[in-house]
Amino acid sequence: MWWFAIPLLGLAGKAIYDAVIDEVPSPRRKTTLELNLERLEEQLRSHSGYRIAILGQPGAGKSSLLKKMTNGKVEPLPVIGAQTDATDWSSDAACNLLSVYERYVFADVPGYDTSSHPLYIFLSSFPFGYFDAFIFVIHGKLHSSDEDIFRLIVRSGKKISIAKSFSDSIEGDDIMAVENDIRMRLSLSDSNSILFFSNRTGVGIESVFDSIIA
Ligand SMILES: Nc1nc2c(ncn2[C@@H]2O[C@H](COP(=O)(O)OP(=O)(O)OP(=O)(O)O)[C@@H](O)[C@H]2O)c(=O)[nH]1
Ligand SMILES: [Mg+2]
Repeated sequence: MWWFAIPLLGLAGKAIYDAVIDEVPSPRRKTTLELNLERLEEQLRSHSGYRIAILGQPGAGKSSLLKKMTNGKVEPLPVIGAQTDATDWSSDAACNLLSVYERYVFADVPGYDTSSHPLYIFLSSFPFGYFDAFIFVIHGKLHSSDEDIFRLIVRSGKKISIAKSFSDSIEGDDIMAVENDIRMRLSLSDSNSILFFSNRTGVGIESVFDSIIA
């Protein structure tokens, strides 16, 4: 009769196994964005050019700025678009990460703090220390995410250009207010200049490029 107990023992064993397995935390699989940020670090290590990251809010005009600054000669050309995440490092683990123009190597970084490009991944995994310079592009109102990213850029100790895009849509009188707001939110000193530019009209583009390579 003892063999009647065998299936019961089997079930009890499985229940214990499942309970133990549930409690052992399995390592989280890295997202495509995290894998791409690791790949970015590797690629930067092996590049000898002057390495510039263009970082900023989603849709701020980062990719347009790169194309304009290089007169459309940077290779490969950046993806530009009005949709969210036009520059996308979150879905293809083999996507292009760096573009080259003359002796400059650019990372046209996707806008941070979107659902596909969460802020915490940039804060924990973006290889700030591997760049020689940063262009920090601002479009709309500054958020705490901008302050967080800017703090890490400053901490890297590298050259920074602060560039305010869409200047074509700012009225002359508003420029001072916009500038004061940026200065206050980013705790800038008077020696930090804010460069206003427009990808639509081309105004200020050359100054942004000159400021970063000077
Ligand atoms: N009027 C105006 N439109 C601009 C300016 N800069 C960019 N745009 C437009 O804004 C949209 C987004 O431009 P992108 O250059 O793709 O912006 P991005 O910062 O690279 O965007 P993400 O990669 O998604 O973060 C496009 O439709 C551009 O044509 C600007 O200075 N003025
Ligand atoms: Mg872009």
